[in-house]
Amino acid sequence: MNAFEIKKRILEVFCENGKNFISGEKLSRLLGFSRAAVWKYVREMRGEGFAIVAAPRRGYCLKSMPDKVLGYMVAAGLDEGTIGRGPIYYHESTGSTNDRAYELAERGAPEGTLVIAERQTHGRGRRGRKWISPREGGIYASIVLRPAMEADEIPAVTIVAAISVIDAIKKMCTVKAGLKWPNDVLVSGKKICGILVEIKAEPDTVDFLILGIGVNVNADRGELPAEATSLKAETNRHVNRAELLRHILRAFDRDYALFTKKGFSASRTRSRALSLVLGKRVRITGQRSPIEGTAQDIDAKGALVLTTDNGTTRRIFSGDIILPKI
Ligand code: BT5
Repeated sequence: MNAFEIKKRILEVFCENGKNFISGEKLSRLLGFSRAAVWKYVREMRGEGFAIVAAPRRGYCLKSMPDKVLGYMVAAGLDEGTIGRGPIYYHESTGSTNDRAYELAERGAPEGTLVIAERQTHGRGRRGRKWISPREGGIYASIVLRPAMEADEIPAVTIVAAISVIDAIKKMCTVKAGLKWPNDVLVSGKKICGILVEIKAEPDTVDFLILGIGVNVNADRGELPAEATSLKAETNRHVNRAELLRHILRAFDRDYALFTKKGFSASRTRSRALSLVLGKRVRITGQRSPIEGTAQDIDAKGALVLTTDNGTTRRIFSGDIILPKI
């Protein structure tokens, strides 16, 4: 077992044990290594911000966890699966987790490899735009995927991921999150999450795909763009980022497996129900020229079906929706 696995197991035992003390002897028996080794890793975890009390004769007790998204904090309690159960790379600060994941994928990182950062100095949106990533303010994570699929199925992956984020938010907060096609999650009409999918592809095969997820969790409104919000701003509550990421990974693991086996249909039904744009008049930019019309549907490939003002039906695969101000 490496240090990551050992600390993950120690954390799992502490969490199962609640606020009670657990003896060094019991801990070493449960984990299958010496009391000296337990002490060594407990000290390491203290250095990473865990408040672990060690008392003579009583043993250890976990009083509090750091406000961090350390890899083993995310992995602790995740069931066997693919996403988030492979290697996890953690950074206090990095340029962009998507760039880091791309480099790793080029060097052969397996499906499910996860890159996490507490902050990004060059967080990216689509088409060269920026993603503001304040320290400890959000989730900045990228996942390496190696799906056996055609390039025209890729846009749907963005939608599957956005739905996973909505499901995870629902598990932890009482806010109403909706999908703004293709890659935004909004709460109270403001952007709380953006998804960035980037691929490396040959003419007829997808080599790998990097799924980048940015969620505003505990950032203050003042740290974010005007059209953005965070879970803390909406709920007045500090939200545990490692737990939220764990919920996202669980949901995505389930929905992505379904998607790769059975296609987009299950997530398509959900995406229509969660959509904030269907039935509305929209203006779409990011094409050669802006298109206006009424959003009718999200089709089997994840494209937005639009009826334009002259009555023609268009399928749009990417772009930015501008909703009229109400
Ligand atoms: C996105 O692009 O929404 C994709 C964002 C993906 C971010 C993640 S974080 C982990 C991974 N690593 C990266 O480098 N990126 C991914 P787009 O639809 O192009 O939206 C970008 C626009 O959203 C910007 O031009 C701003 O208007 C706005 N924006 C920037 N930062 C924001 C934030 N923190 N919250 C809400 N909106 C933001």
